[in-house]
Amino acid sequence: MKAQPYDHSKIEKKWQKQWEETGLYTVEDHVPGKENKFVLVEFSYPSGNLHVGHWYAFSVPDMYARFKRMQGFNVLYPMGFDAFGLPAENAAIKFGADPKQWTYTQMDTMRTQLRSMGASFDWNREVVSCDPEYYKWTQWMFNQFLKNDIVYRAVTTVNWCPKDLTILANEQVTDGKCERCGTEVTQRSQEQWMLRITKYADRLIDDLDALDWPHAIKESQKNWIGRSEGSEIDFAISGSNESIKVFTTRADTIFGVTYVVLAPEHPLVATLLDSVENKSEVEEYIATTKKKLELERQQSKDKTGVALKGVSAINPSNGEAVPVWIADYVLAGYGTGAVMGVPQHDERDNEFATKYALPIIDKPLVDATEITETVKGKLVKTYRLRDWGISRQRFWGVPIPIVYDPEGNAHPVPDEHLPWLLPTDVDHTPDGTSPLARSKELLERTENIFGAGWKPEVETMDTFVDSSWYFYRYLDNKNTEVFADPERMKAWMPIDLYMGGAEHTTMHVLYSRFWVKALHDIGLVAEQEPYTVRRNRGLILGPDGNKMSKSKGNVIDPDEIVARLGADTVRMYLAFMGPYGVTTNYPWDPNGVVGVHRFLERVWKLQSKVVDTETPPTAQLHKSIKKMTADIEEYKFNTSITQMMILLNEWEKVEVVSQSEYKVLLQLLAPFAPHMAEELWYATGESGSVHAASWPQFDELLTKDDTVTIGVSINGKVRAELSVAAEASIQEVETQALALPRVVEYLAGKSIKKVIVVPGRIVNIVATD
Ligand code: ANZ
Repeated sequence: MKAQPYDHSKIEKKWQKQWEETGLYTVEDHVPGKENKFVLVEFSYPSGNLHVGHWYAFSVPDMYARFKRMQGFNVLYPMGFDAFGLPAENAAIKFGADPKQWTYTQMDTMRTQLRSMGASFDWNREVVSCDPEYYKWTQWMFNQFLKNDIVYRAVTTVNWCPKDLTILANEQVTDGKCERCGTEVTQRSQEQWMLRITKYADRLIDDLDALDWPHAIKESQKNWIGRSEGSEIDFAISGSNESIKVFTTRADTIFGVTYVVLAPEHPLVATLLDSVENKSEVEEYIATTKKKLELERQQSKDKTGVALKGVSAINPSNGEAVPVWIADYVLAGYGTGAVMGVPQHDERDNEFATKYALPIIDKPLVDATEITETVKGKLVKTYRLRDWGISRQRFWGVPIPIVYDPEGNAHPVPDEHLPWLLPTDVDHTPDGTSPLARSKELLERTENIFGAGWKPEVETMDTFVDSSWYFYRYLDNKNTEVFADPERMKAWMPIDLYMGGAEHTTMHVLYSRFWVKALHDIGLVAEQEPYTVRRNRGLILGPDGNKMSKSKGNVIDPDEIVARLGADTVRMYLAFMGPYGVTTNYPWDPNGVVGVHRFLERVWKLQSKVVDTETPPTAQLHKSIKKMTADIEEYKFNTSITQMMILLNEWEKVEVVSQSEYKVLLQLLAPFAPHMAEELWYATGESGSVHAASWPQFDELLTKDDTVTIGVSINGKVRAELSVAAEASIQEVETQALALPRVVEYLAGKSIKKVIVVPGRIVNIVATD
């Protein structure tokens, strides 16, 4: 075969077009004899350009999807856009654009870029969360949850981002800052729509046991939910009918209690205020607490507090009266918002007691269960997890499908009016109020349908709602009757593998697990868990080892590298950096990517050695198949590529490579460098795609380690060397030794008396002189 030089620019576009035109990656729900496999990656934000992180997130798992397809599975590997939300809205504001127009333009650009990856996405199944056909179902599910008491409205203390001018869920606040823009978050009281995720706290922890997830991801979720088992115990207030209910995980320390503390916001404080001797001091302290963030209160080493002078509480274990304080290290929203102070055993209490000269007493510990019973307490579980507030005062989101009657009662928008469209006549500039309140059309629509005096809800939903169920819509994205046909869900769910970013461990992955359980409980889906296997990947850092950022000037532009070296090179290089599905971060190495490109050029050149005759089997080829099959199964794409490199080195040393073995190499290469493999495959005269071929099988015998070299001595003198299979029998070794040309030569005219084979070491031949 005469080879043209490798020119990726010629072949990559050509095959992308052809695959699309022939519908090579179109997925049917049922293919006879094939088992379904649903491989999922997180759908993209249409934030603008595709960056290296997207390539890493999508093109490497594509190798796994392709590998499984070649192994005979019917694989679904879909893509879509998480298109509502703050990033898109903020970008639109920055560029003075309309969020919708901006988002749809970005998606077009990104689709072209995503296609340049050569991934095996089935674009027919694309979902776009800001399409009314999609959010109709988000709204429908909201209504179902409302009906089933999973959605409710309540006044809660919320995190408020003064820059983005919207509420944030706890999960969206990192170290007291807005995770989107880094601004210090403040707190305010606000009425909002809530989802009862706390009702699912136990199941969200307990069901983790059955999942094939890394321990670290499970632990993060458990810690986030923060289940704690303890006792609730009442401390009666002296001279009053009231009592203080404390939550403790250490009821065994109850004899060491020297004071009781209430959170400054605890409702009892207001009740007691008139009877305390230092009312103004207490009021002042409450006012200062209001300015502090929960995190600050938890972390501060300098504990502060004020005694409620004149108030004491009775320790129910021994009847002793102890002083009552308020202190901001006790949080209103955790446990009962009240704590029994045991400075001998608890570090925080110790700091507090030391500062305010409260007694620290050493008393024997008692049995926690028993004592809880004796003091008429109750064993309880408490959680750090809060219910999920989903109201957002922003424009670019799913309108909450609620209308209010003239009396102010909330009613769901009936199903026949879904999708309840996002109005378009809105100045979306954020000012802290909901932009939807400025829509004349929305108000008129509401009055026309429901009557005069009716008002629309003007809040939109947190984007994490949109992404909590998107995977179902891939299964049936054009269905107008139901969000997904139950038969189709049965065919594909639960998801076999979900590859994603570590940043989603406690937000998206927890929310969507809750969502699926809630759907399950109201009979809408069969499974209780969406993702059987979850793996998190790490980040691709800049060449300087830092996180890529424009300000550091270390951003790698994948488009530029694709243009210069090709998509196959970029994909393979990313896979080559290290094991996938672990949270290690790898720095981009400009030489490394060129090295991978050279390897592909060498594979290309191998064509010229290919002959149409059979040659003895290459053991290294069979070893490669075996190792690669095992490695890809464990997402070790890097060592799989190494294996191909070893094989290529060997083939570069020999004169010819048989066509049949060469084609096996192309099959092995196909998941990694799909364009090149396809081009070379067709060049061998094949008429169907390499991506529809099977994953190669290996011959176990040929993968064994292999030959040993031993000496052959004749009458005590080593005369020759024999290379023989390590597992050859004594008889085989003897036969092969006697057939060696040098041995035949020495033995000419002599007769053999005896042959002694010492396996793996030597063959001794005793012959007559
Ligand atoms: C007495 C005691 C003695 C406690 C001891 C601990 C150790 P986790 O495990 O995180 O659930 N606590 C209870 N409610 C609180 C609140 N609202 N704000 C701040 N602290 C609160 O912690 C439970 C322990 O944290 C509880 O058990 C209580 O202190 C405190 F040697 O009670 B303990």
